[in-house]
Amino acid sequence: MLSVRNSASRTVISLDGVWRFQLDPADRGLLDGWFTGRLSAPRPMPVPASYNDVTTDTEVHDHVGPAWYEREAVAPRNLGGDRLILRFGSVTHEARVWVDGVEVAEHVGGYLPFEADITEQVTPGQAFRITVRVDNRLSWQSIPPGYLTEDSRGRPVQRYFHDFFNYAGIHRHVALYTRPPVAITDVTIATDYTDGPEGTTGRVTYAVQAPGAEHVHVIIKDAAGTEVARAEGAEGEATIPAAQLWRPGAGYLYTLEAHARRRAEDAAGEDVYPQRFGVRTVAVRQGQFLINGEPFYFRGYGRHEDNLIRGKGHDDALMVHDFELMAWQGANSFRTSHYPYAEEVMDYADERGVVVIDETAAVGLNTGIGGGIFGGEPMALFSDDHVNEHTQAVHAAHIRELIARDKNHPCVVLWSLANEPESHTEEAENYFRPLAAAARQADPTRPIGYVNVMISTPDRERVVDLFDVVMLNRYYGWYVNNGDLAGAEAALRAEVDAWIARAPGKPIVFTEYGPDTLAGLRDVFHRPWSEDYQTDMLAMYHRVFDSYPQIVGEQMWNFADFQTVPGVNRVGGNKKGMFTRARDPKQNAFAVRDRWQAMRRESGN
Ligand code: GCB
Repeated sequence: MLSVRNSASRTVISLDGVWRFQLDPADRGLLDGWFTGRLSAPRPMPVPASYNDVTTDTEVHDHVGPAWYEREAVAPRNLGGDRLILRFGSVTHEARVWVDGVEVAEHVGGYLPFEADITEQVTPGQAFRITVRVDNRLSWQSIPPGYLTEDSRGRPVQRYFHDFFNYAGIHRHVALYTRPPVAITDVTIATDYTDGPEGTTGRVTYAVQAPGAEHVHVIIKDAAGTEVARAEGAEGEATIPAAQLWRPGAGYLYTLEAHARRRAEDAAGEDVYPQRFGVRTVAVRQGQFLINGEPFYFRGYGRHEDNLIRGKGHDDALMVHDFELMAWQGANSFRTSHYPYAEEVMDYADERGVVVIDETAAVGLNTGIGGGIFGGEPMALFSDDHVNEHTQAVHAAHIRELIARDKNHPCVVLWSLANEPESHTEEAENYFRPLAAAARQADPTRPIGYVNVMISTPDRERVVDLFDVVMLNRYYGWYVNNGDLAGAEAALRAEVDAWIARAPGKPIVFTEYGPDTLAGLRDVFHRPWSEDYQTDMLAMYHRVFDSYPQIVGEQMWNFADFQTVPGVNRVGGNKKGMFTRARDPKQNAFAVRDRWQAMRRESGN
């Protein structure tokens, strides 16, 4: 799906702000027609934001089930023949939308955008009411999965297998935008280049979808807005002379301006859509991860969209600050653990030349983590009642939706199809084979991977052959060998050796490692939970990484502390951050900064 952009033919009206909000604990809203008039007892709620932490009301914080949002908007007076589209960046996890009581959209999946053409529901120049029903419930057929139980008072409790709080609400921007009746609905760009005596020549292959358009042409502009190429037709190729590559650390961007007209002479009614892109290549070859043909080493973190008060609500100030901290530290990459991030984040990563591993929301497809007294009765993951064919179809659709949204981002170099799923059984193999094929079909230009969990050791693991890269989350020194870094190092080295033997030729990226660390806890004995232990443990991992050329990346867990459900292992959330939740550096941040800045000086990125 295309992002919302202003252009000569498109006007964007923001609907962010304070909406009206009401919980629906008894799930009466649909039956009682809450969409037919104004909500009966609303309270204010900012958009975008998670609703959970905004009020002081436990009912809101712990709510499980539907909740309703509502506001008025005004249709532009001078709409002419244009269409009016209502668009949501994301609503977590399920949304239904009405305009003046008429249902206009339904969307499943909490981390991707959706939109509806509401032209027929509005009158130009007149106000109208938008009602949104948001449902935060997860099931065995949702991505991510979850299931419902009750507490001792009979209230619903949402259980899930992932380690971050189930924040919900309207998490990203809401907008109205106009576009001509014959409009561009999709743009796909792939790039390549050749180096010759006269410099680099960029090759751009493009496809524009504009149903009903007889005439399409594209104009390619450089970062200064100067035309560098043009081409006729809905599909084709263009070359950029003296092209500047998009590189890690130097995110040079071009814009392909797509023009679509119902008829060639209909210049006044044409739709114009500016699609940014970068000229760069990615490939996995001989155990290396190549960007523009050069070996790339990932330095960075798994992150979360998470912060005080706003939860998972997108916030530009927070986004820019986080990128500043990443640059300060010398990081060159991150993983969108464990779901697609806001489109604004992907745009910004493009601009700053930050490399992204783009992950689906398929986290917690694993009932085997945290067994023993914590896990209760063992539960089968793949079964008719749990993760089944329907879940797999939802997962496949989600992969396609993510790729459709993010395919033109040069920052995205690798798709991560799942985090720590069950991957050592025949059922897992059957589950992932078609998903890997679906991803490759949707995007033949990028490598794919999945993130492997510690209990799925190389001797048992069964799906890695479907993928291009080995991505490992490892907690030697924390969940095992806690406090024993010598034992942890030996175990880590033994496992790396085993992976090299198991998946020869596949580059290995460490996508998680690190201990929980309580900011301010200093310890002359360097024991677990102290800042000193975090520094020691990361230094040990880095020593190991430096001794294996097969390891092509280190993304520690986590960029910052983040909220989870409370539990015996979680005190006010997960504390594995390099930074606190308020973004103050822990001691380790300075040590890693020295390392990563030195690596940046050496690699140039
Ligand atoms: C993991 C998960 C991540 C958790 C982390 C932890 O392996 O991928 O979501 O937060 O471990 O801290 O336990």
